[in-house]
Amino acid sequence: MALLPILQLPDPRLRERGARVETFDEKLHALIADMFETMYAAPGIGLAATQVGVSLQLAVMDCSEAHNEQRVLINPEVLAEDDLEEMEEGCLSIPDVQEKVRRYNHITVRAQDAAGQSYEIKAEGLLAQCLQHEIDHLNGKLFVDYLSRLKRDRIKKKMVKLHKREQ
Ligand code: GNR
Ligand code: NI
Repeated sequence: MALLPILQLPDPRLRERGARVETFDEKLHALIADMFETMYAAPGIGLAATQVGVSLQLAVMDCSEAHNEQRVLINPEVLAEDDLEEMEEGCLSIPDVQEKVRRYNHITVRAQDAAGQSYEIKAEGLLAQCLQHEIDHLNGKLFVDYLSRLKRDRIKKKMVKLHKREQ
C-alpha cells in the first residue's frame, strides 16, 4: 500500500479524459487499494484516478462517517438525474476552496466494480453530489468550471501563487 500524490489545479493532467478500464487485474486492484488509502488520509469522501495522474475511468468513494461504505466506480454512466440544487462543494485538487455549485439531488448511475461486475446505484444528497463530482473528474472537469469566470480566475491565481511559494 502507498499514499499517492494528489495533483492540484492547474495541473493539465486534471483535464484529461480517462480511458475505459478493460482489464480487471491485480495491478488495478493494487491501484484501487492505494487510492482508498490516499482518500482516507487526505481526508476526502472520493478520489478519481485522474487526480493521482492515472488517466482511467476509475474513482473510489466513501461518504460514510464510519469509513465502512467503500464504493468503486469504474466506467460509470449516468442513467438518470433529477432535482437541481445548490450544494457546497470542495475538491482535494483545489485545497481550501469551497463554493456552491448546482448539482442533481437524485441520480442513477451504472458502473462496474473492482471485479468488472456491472451494478446500478440510485443516490441522493451527498452521495449523489459526490458521484457527479467524481464522474466530472473522469471527464477532465472540475467544479470550478461551473463558477463565474471571475471566481474561477481568482481561484486559479490563488493556486498558482500557492505553488510558487512551495517551490
Ligand atoms: O472530499 C471531498 N469532499 C466533497 C465535498 C462535497 C462535494 C464533493 C466532494 S469530493 C471531495 C474529494 C475529491 O476531490 N474528490 O474528487
Ligand atoms: Ni475532486
